[in-house]
Amino acid sequence: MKDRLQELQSEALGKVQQAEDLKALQDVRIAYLGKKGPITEVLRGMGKLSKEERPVIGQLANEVRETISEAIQTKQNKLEEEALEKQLEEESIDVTLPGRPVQIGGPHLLTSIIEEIEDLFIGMGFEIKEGPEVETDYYNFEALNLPKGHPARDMQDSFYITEELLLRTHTSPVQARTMKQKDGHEPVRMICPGKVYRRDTDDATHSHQFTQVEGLVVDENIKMSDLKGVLNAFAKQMFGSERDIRLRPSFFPFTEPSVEMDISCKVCGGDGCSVCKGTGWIEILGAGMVHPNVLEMAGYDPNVYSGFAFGMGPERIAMLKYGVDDIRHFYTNDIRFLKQYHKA
Ligand code: 2NL
Repeated sequence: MKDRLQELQSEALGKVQQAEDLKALQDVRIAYLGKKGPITEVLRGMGKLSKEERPVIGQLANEVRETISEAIQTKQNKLEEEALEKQLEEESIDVTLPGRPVQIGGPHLLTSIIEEIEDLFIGMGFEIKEGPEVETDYYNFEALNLPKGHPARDMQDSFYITEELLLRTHTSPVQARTMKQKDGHEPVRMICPGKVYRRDTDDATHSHQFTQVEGLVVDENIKMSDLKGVLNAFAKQMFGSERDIRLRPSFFPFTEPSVEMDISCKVCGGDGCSVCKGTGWIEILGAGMVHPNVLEMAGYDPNVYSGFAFGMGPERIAMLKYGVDDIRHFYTNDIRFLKQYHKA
């Protein structure tokens, strides 16, 4: 029986040695130390032994059991360690590899132009105002001296939502709202940038949605020369101090008198070329003295208050400043176009 136990021990230790994974090791444990295993069997057969042999064999059986158990435990630790080592090896990250470059975005050219315009007017004491893009017929047309039936408010040119609501066709309603808020007493010095909408077919010079920046000054004693001084300062800062401006008579329903402002052509310096179509001048905005009807509807007494207003298209300003030849470039989001205007 002693020999049998020793034989079992060396057999089991050999199998432990050979076990290549935890599953094989578990099989060895069950085979030798399990309830139906050979050692349990030996212990069960002890009854047949003599009194002298019993404690000797009993102790030996327990020692064999202990030895096998320890060997299994040692092997198990080793296998687990190896498995962890392997996993760490496979999942390791080389922190010294160079990183992938991150794509850095930047403001859209139109956003940059609008912010530049805003900064110039903030520098002259103007405040920035915004308003709704879905407007009432009243603020978009009526309050701007465009009564129902006026030819310049052609239904075919506007996106109407209901009889009384439409997508604003200019940012002027923001100014009409601001004047109304000031209750006909306080002076106004504001610009309002934003999106506007017209029912045009998109082409190189038209877009059904575009942007506008309008400005308004209302106070006592505001004169045409104030308009000219402010717009001259704007043009020189925006396009360069060497550029000249001129005002030409024009017509808008909300201003009287109305003008259009040109800047001298940079390409030919005024001699005439293809950019300025031979005139030496390029049109950049419309303006005028606020029509007395508009002041009155907003609650200002036109005998006490006067004002000037202007409106410009940031797309046009950007096209002139950077030589962009198609307004659709601003809206088709070709990253190769947009990226050219990201500052380093
Ligand atoms: C243009 C011309 C203009 C105005 C806009 C305005 C607003 C109020 C009162 C009077 Cl509340 N006028 N706005 C005046 C003259 C011209 O825009 O060519 N824009 C692109």
